[in-house]
Amino acid sequence: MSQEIVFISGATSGIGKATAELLAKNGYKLILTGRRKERLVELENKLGAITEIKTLSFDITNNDELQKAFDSLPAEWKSIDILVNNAGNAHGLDPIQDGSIADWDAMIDINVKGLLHLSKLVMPGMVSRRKGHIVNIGSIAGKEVYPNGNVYCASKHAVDAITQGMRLDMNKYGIKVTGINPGLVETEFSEVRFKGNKERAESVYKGYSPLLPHDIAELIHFVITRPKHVNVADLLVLPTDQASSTVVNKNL
Ligand code: 8X3
Repeated sequence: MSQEIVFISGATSGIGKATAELLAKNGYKLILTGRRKERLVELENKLGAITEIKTLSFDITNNDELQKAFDSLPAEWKSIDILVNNAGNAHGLDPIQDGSIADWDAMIDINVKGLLHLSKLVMPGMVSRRKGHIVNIGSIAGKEVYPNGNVYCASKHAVDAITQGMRLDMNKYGIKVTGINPGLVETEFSEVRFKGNKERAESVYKGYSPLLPHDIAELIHFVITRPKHVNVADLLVLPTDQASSTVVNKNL
């Protein structure tokens, strides 16, 4: 059983929540964060029975809120061993000429700037302790660009570049940096992308077996349990039925 402290952003649903559940079972102490306070309380009540949990509710696009939330952690909880940069979303799927500026801003603010701002709070402690592991949840959209994916793909390409940059910067401190890039995972992702249109969201995952959040949680657990000398640098993880962003073997 590990006693390490893991900070998971976007822990209230999908991959973040599944990761919180799996790591709680394995004894990790967890800092779980998200915007939705009620969901965090629910999660704390559930997982608090099996491990130590701290929850922080903030909007990752609001730097002051983020800083205040981080500052509110007791000193012993600030020694974060593992940071899982999971918070991220897609908003819209339109050609650029029809795209919404608010959607673009949201994706760049959450997926890119949010990840950077949070990392900047957590990394100095890791650097001073010469110990840590940062796991960035990217996407197949950070490896390929697909029709109408433009800005979302750009944001995930930025995550991929930041992951590589972090690995270079952290190299001399013995801090591991891993990128995990999933393809189609059945979560609230598509519902958010399609602004609550459940039917359109569900159609993304119909006719084949998509990945489930637990599949990615297992990989996160795998990468953080490798021996000290092993860093899994980069993973692209797809459903068996998915060959690329645009090639999915569907039986409809
Ligand atoms: C989520 C995967 O293919 O919908 O990042 O962009 S995809």
